[in-house]
Amino acid sequence: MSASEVLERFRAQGTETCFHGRHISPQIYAGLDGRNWRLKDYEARGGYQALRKILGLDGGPGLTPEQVIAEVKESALRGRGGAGFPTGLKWSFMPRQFPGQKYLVCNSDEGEPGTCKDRDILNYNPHLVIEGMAIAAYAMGITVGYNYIHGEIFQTYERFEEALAEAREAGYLGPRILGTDFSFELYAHHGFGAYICGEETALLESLEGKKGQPRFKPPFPASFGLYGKPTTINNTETFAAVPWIIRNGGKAYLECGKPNNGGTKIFSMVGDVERPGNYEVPMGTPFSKLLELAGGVRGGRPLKAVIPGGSSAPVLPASIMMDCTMDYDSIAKAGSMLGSGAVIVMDDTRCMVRSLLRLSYFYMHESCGQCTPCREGTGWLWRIVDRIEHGQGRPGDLDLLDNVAHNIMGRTICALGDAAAMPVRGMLKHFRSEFEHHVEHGTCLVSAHG
Ligand code: L3W
Ligand code: SF4
Repeated sequence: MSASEVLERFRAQGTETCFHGRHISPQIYAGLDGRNWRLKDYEARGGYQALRKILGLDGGPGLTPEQVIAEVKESALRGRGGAGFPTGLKWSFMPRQFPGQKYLVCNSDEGEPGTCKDRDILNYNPHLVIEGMAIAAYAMGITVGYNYIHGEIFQTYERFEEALAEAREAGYLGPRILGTDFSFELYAHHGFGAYICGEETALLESLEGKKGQPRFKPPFPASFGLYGKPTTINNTETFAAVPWIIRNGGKAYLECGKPNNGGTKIFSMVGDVERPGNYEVPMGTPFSKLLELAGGVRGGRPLKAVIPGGSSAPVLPASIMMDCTMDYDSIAKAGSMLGSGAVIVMDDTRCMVRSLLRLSYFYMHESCGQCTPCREGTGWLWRIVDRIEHGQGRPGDLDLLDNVAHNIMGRTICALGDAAAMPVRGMLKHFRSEFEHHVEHGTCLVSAHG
């Protein structure tokens, strides 16, 4: 079934909704209006039925942990935080017979520029994440979990605490859940707004009360995670997909998307669009369709470029982007990455030098400073782009930019170094003439910023 057919099916079922400027649809957002986030509302929408199903409390035989993991594997759900790692495979890494404590962690430290989906899930549907985590804990034999929530969305953290209290009170969390042998306790934790704490090992360090700096990998958290114990970390949106998969089956989820790219995905449409917001569409939806849902380019202006996966992803010119479908494989084939699903749309008034300057400043500011190529290199990138933007570019600056980016990539502890370098290389690859004009003439090719 093609993506547009699935979308049509969702429309026919009347499950697509539109509110608060967000034109959103089926699985995660269905029936939400911003006020019905409480437990009773969630239960009325079929909430916690998936948990009841695996525990055999719905009249059925229940699912073994292995069967739950098998469903998630079949769904082709891939990590929604940025890397797109297969979720079922990650869950299967968790050692079953480990004698000590194992942990489950939800990464809600959403800080990728352009990305604003996880906070919406937590605000509109916090019990969906709690249920998804409880199912994951059951599947991996884990009894303790944490949700690490970005520090700048404190009200979201407070709401999640309220939802946790409701779930505990109703017996969905805590010892002997719903009278079964399964126990799982879940805690919320808020960070302090550092971008780097969204990197999974920096998040674990921060959760342990230390400075949030990434660890070397391997070992991966699956073997050495929180407090050195086996830990599974997934993104908020990843956990939010799990109850639907269990209720409807992995195969049905897979069929919503396309092979190797199962289900739906929330895209944060930001930048120069008429209706910015979060849009949940089937994986494999044409980019042109997504742009149409967001009202098209603001003011009907020509589309110039798109950063398809949050600020860490290389920019793609309109001509390439309009041929892409929104899934991991199509965007990777086009030379970028789907990342966290923030789609930064740029119209023809956008100066690429200025855009890169903003991105470079961000990465320089957020570098944790542990490794030299990132700590020094991000500063070099920013300073070079800054002088180009301000009419003081030197001959050889573009080669120097490329050289510095090249020397950062693959030489750092975590992906932030690559994330700082990739946008530079993408901009130079597709929009070099704009940079050359700045260097040669000291002025901007794009009249709006002249
Ligand atoms: C066990 C192995 N586990 C991989 C696990 C690993 C992790 C996941 C993916 O970066 C990207 C980055 C940002 N045994 C394993 C294994 N794993 N091999 O699988 O790992 P990895 O290293 O591919 O990615 P990562 O380090 O998690 C994430 C990009 O996302 N990004 C960033 C978004 C930022 C946010 C935010 O602000 N919160 O989401 C956006 O595009 O550049 O490439 O769990 O442990 N052999
Ligand atoms: Fe820190 Fe940058 Fe090294 Fe990551 S790449 S550990 S952010 S210095």
